[in-house]
Amino acid sequence: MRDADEALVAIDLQNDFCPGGALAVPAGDDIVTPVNALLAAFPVRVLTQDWHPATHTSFAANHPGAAPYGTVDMPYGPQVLWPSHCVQGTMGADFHPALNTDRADLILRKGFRSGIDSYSAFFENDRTTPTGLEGYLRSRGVTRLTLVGLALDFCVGWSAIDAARLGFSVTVLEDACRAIDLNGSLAAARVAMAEAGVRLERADG
Ligand code: VGL
Ligand code: ZN
Repeated sequence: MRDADEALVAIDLQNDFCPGGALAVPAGDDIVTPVNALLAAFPVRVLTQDWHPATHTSFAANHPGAAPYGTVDMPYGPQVLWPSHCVQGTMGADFHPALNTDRADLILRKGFRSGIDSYSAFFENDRTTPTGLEGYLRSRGVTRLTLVGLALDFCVGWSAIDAARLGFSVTVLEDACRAIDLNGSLAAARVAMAEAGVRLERADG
């Protein structure tokens, strides 16, 4: 068992990010087994769930004439347009059926406001609106975070960088993540995480 101040945060292990889903991350389902093993080893365990209304501004379908994977300028900055995914209450938004959700202490939903996306589990994409996760972790005495999940170059990476910025000690277990890799996003995320002081390690040693 890890020490009492260590939390596992498993990001967005949902059907739409797994093969067959609306925004499938290649081999996204491969990490369910290692993440289940990690859930058993940490004293504090958080799952996040991407949770969008059908009207969400990150969906290409809500921008007439726009195609998925393009970019639009939002009041809070550039936003990638995605296929509609993780719509509240749909099967695509459910966790992967083999994920051991019973072990979670907290399930944190994000991206639920139609006008703003939230890649990070800590702040929405305006980089200032908090999700509440920082307060939860601090009030449980957590100082060290281990992050895993989907996708390494979006929601895991942004969460890791925000956590480091907030002063947590942050490790990302790369082999318990999978990436989208859109236009060099994976290489960029690795650089940004390293610059933020995030440790990139492997669960399998
Ligand atoms: C994610 C794109 C859009 C993720 C969520 O979980 O990495 N990526 N929404
Ligand atoms: Zn999303």
